[in-house]
Amino acid sequence: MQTYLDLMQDIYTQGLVKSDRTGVGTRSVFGRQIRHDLRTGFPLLTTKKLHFKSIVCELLWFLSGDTNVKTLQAQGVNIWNEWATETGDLGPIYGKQWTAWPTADGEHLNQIDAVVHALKHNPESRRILFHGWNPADLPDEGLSPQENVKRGKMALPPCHLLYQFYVAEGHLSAQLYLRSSDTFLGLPYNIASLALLTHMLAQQTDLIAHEIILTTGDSHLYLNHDAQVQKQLTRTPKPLPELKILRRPESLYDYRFEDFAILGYDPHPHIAAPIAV
Ligand code: THF
Repeated sequence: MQTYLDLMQDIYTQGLVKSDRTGVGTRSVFGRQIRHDLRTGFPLLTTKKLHFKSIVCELLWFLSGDTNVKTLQAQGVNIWNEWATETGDLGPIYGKQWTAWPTADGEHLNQIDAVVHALKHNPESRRILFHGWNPADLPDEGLSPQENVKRGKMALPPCHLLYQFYVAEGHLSAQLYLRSSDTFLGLPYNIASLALLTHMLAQQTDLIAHEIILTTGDSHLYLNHDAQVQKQLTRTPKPLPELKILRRPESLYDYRFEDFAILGYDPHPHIAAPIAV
């Protein structure tokens, strides 16, 4: 994806150096957008190899409402380990807010069910969205992720917050707002994950997956990713792979990792980088 490399180049050359919560330091710009037409291929980065299984399993874990990292670890997915307690708990993060947002009277709202229902019955609506930013459950910035979880709060506030869906002429598009975008490590996951979710929703609602748009707030490159960024910027994107969904599950909650095949993925080698905690 040339647009991803262009964004990386933009931040690397134009970004202002900014300190951040993790103490690592970043180069940062504010307010950028990546658009991709899913009909031209599945947006799995080709300028470094990505672990597709981590992306799929993380999304299915969100949709299942699970917020315990042990489920991911059992599948060989280790991207959430750093923030969990000894028991694997991450507090009321994504999965909880998406599928069981708590209401004042002790009920729970499944925002994902509402999105599927609207796509099927009211597709021209301008309100087809779900939100992860629940102020009541946000962590206290002065405490560690684990201390927050023990107090019933999120380990981390959500980075990808607001997912909105749009239907026109039988085509489904999705736009995601990220308040904070770790452009080297996190953003490639967010792009592929949004694409996957859009394909799954399109399959479940008999629509054609069209465009994804990611709008990023604080769009940064960590200073300890410099060597990796320079290496990636020398690489030329290759043709995108294709996603095949091998069966049509009963509902959005019934997909398994084995239902997805990525065809023709021939990326440049993986580039390892440390995650800022
Ligand atoms: N914190 C930071 N600093 N960046 C993020 O992108 C981020 N996330 C989630 C929560 N906190 C974050 C976690 N998402 C990797 C990728 C995504 C993550 C966490 C870690 C990562 O290290 N990826 C490696 C490979 C790891 C593997 O496959 O096991 C890579 O090279 O891509 C943004 O939501």
